[in-house]
Amino acid sequence: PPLIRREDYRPFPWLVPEIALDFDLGLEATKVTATLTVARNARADTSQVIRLNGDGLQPLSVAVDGELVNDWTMDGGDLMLPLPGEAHEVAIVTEIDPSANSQLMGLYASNGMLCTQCEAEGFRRITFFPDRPDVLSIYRVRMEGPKAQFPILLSNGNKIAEGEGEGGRHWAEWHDPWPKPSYLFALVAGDLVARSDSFTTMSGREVALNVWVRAEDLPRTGHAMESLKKSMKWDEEVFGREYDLDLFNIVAVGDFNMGAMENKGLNVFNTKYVLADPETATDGDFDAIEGVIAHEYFHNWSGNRVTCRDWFQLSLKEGFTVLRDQLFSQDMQGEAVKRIEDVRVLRSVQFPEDSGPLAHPIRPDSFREISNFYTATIYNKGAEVIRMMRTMAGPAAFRQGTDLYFERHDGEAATCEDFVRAMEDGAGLDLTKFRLWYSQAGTPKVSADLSHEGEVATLTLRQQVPPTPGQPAKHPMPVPLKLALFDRETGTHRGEQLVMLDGAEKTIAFEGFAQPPVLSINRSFSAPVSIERHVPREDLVFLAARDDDAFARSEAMQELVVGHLVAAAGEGLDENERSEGRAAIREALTAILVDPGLDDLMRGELMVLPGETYLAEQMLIADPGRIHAERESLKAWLAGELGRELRDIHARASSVPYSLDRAARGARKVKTLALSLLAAGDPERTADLAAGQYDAADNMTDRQGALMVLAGFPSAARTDRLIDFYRRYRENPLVIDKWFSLQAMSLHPDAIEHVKALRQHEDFTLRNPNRVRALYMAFAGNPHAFHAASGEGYRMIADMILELDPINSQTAARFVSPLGRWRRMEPGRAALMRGELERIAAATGLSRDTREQVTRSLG
Ligand code: HT7
Ligand code: ZN
Repeated sequence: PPLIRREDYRPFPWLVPEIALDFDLGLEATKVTATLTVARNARADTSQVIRLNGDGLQPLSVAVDGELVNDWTMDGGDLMLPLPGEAHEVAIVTEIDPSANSQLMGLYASNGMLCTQCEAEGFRRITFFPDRPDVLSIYRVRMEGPKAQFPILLSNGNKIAEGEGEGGRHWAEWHDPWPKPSYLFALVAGDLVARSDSFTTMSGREVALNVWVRAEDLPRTGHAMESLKKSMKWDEEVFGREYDLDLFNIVAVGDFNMGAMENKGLNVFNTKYVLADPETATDGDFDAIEGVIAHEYFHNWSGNRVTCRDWFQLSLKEGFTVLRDQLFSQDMQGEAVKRIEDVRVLRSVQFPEDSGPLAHPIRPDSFREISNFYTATIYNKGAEVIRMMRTMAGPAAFRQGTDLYFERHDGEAATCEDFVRAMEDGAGLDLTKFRLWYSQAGTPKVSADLSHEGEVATLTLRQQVPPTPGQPAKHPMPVPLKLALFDRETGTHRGEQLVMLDGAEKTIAFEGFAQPPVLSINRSFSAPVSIERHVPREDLVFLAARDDDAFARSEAMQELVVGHLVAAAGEGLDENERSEGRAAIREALTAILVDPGLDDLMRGELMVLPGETYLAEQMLIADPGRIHAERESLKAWLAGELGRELRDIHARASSVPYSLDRAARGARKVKTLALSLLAAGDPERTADLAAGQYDAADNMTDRQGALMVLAGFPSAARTDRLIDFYRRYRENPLVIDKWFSLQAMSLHPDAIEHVKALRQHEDFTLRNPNRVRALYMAFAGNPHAFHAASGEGYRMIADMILELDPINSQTAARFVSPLGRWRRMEPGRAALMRGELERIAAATGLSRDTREQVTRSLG
């Protein structure tokens, strides 16, 4: 497949101001008539031919200005149509089979309904069209089909007409007044019911809201609707953005490649991010739903009203929208805990991506398959880059920048450069050097050395941006670092300051410190960098117990544990070093467990130990077996030392009745965290405690937490509760996904065998991405099983990729990256991982998606 380069962008030679789509709906055969009004684009090179993208389509007929023509040709999947004049009407008829569409891109069947997914290049699987984000059109959609099978007919915008046809058929016509690119088109037809509500916008317009689901799911739509209303209000208050149609529809679909899709006025969601009640959804599920509903809603401005010129600009909408959803969730759920969680995700997913073979800048220079670039770098690092602009400008000036961006580019297909310029002009920033964050990949390493002499503390900061594929040498980038210097006697500091590290090195002197202060740096994670510093252990214990920045406090705790475990799993520790390291961790953790000033949600964050992937990331060459053993052994030791405190927490938290308020959610969080630490120290006694938690549970958070712990060790209690869980929830696919995941990510020594057996389970299917991810993403994220020294875990993932690739190549390609970490593994595992990548590469007929990821991972 050809390499597509950002620098090759050219405007499309034709404008398509209007399109009328006519669908004759059927699960096995849907006929599509597309009528395009086209006119020459005065701002582009002229062409006598129009290229209409297609993927797997054959035209049944092509007409120009009402006359059938046959002078068209095919170029790959695209239709090349000669057009001699300045403006024409082009009408094309195609027929597609939604039931055969297992890729879930374009128009496909899910559970008896029809739905679409067009981003990034799915529209070309429905009809021939210039399927690129800079061609904006007004859509008019008519659809007709059997009423009994498809009682509900939805598309973008407003319904303008409907009626009954012959023989039990009916039809509806929709019109979207806002010009949009084809990737935002959507159609849904099926047997659905809605939870309906309304929202009055800041200018007093009434918007009808619907969440469409299958009838049995209706009771679990309340949280989604509340989340939608909160998002609409928040976007008005914080970003000044008002909704712009009279109707907003959300539809939940069981088969979906990603989380959700922001189609104009008709968001399509994975059921996972809509359906929730306390019995079937965890607190984490509730939060994720609120966040994803907000994310898709916010795209109405950051994505739809202002869209992307080309797919290299993807972070323009995704990075900005992730930042907006993160700020929203911070306001809804509490700033500190949300920030810690977001940084945890960034470090465990994006940092490894940025240091591996798939590293790319947030605005890539080239790709072969765009769906491979929906990455943590584009989304999460993209959000961090815009967050840094906000930190440098301050919230009020940042808002002026975003206002200017929306004002300047409303109705346009814009670029990342347009965003940066609006920020410079609106927020008053000079971002000349800051632009490097858009073009350079790799996580900067910042070293911080604090020295002290007389009354002066001197901080020396140095940065280095590591080489990444295609970018061997890097320039230093502006890094905004929030910091504070603590007086170790009083435990206070003189105020937080923002220091800009804008070159390779910077030295700053702080006067008036009779004693060496304690440095708290990168507070609230003001820059997405990795800080390298040598700090005395007692300073970390001090910060873990006393830092007034909650993020920095959790950071100190993490640093303490990371430092200890990386040394233990790396060069090794002698007995003295081990016991000193452990004692410091115990001291810090004890302070956290008993601190009455902490609420439990925050206490829970501080109790989470760094994950094994992140630990591996801190080592030049990692041995996952040793990392796992050291981490488990630390957990067991802590459980032995702090057993009484942990059991007290479990007992206290167990007496808090279920509710969705902060205190009750915090209680549930620390309850299961205490249980999983205790399990490492005393499996037998903890199995009873976990079984008790399972049996007493009146909500999914407690039940899943208990089962997660039980799933880790062989016992009758484990088998009984797994059977019980399956029987209780066998009719609910989202909960059965949890059942698959719990076993695939368990600490059980036979986890590999369990996954093999689950692959054969009657409820397993490769056709449903949620089920595939539930089993295999959970497995690939379970280090002790995936990295089994025999290589069996790698083989299982490779086998699955090969089997899934012809069915759903986008989903298959997403499993390549866990194997791509081979260069950073010890030699035995590295060879096994590479061998599996080579086996995949040697397969014939591999999809473009998987081929690109495997080639980059081997390269
Ligand atoms: N903008 C949406 C991206 C998306 C997608 C991309 C490729 C294949 C399937 C997809 N489904 C949704 C989601 C979002 O970021 O809001
Ligand atoms: Zn998005």
